Amino acid sequence: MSEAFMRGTLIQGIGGFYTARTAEGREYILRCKKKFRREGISPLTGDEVLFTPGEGERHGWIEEILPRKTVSVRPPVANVNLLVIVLAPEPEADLLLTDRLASRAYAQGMGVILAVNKTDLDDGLPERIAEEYRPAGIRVFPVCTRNRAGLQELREAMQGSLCCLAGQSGAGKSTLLSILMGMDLETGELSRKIARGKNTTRMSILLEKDGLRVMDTAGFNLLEAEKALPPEELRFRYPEFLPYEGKCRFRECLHDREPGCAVQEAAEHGVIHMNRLQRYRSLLSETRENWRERYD
Ligand SMILES: Nc1nc2c(ncn2[C@@H]2O[C@H](COP(=O)(O)OP(=O)(O)OP(=O)(O)O)[C@@H](O)[C@H]2O)c(=O)[nH]1
Ligand SMILES: [Mg+2]
Ligand SMILES: [Zn+2]
Repeated sequence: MSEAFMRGTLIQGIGGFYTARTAEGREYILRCKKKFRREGISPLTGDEVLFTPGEGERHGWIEEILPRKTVSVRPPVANVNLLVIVLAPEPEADLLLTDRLASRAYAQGMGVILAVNKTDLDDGLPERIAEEYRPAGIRVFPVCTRNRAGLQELREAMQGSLCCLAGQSGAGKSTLLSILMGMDLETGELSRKIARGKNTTRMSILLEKDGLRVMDTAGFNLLEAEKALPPEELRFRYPEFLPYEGKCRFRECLHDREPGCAVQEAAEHGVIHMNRLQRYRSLLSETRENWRERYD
């Protein structure tokens, strides 16, 4: 029967009604069949679905949710495969938050790039940040939404991925999003207010324009949702540490301050950036604490 189904991507959902967009750009309003609820599955923005369209004014039905490449619980989105972390000189760039976001993104199977905005205020910051992240293979894009600089390079890096912007409040995510997607920010804010006013559950919105696909969601900074992580797993979320795995004196080395640590040595030689390693150690002690308290 499945040949009769249509295929689309869920671009939003409000109050149990979902919008699917087909590859040709046509949109359909759908509801979710009860079988999904019985199975404990709810459709997420970004989901690839098979559906039967409704006739005339009637909504159609989601028949099948295709296997997800990535899933994020908070915000609840599917298939995001590139996290764009937005930083700026003002408010001061929080690299600990950046590492938190990046490590979680890796754990979820996403790629990571950094957009360092507001180069009109400090045009040296992108390179200083790039030095720290180059060993991890995390690319840094200097941008200035005020002067419209660097946007084309960032666009190209985002092409072909389902992206999500994250980062500190005030870094310029909304400004950047509205410029990249050529959309009216006011409209977005307005529809959000309406959705809230009606007391409906509104999912993230998947925006698409000129081959760019970006989730409009605020929630990506809410990291506390992640369940306690075993401390010995944190290190696998740092790509630049991986080549040294198994090369430390102790087999179970967490690259904390153990003697004979190959990662420490790499950092001393500047192959890994010492600041990244030091922030890793802060996150490690936090991870240990959360792990100890996981049953509280
Ligand atoms: N100087 C300068 N200011 C900018 C630039 N881009 C954005 N801003 C300003 O930075 C402030 C914050 O921008 P937003 O886009 O609202 O930041 P945000 O990341 O969406 O913040 P939250 O929604 O609170 O998370 C605004 O006052 C923007 O005008 C830039 O390139 N240069
Ligand atoms: Mg914003
Ligand atoms: Zn080590």
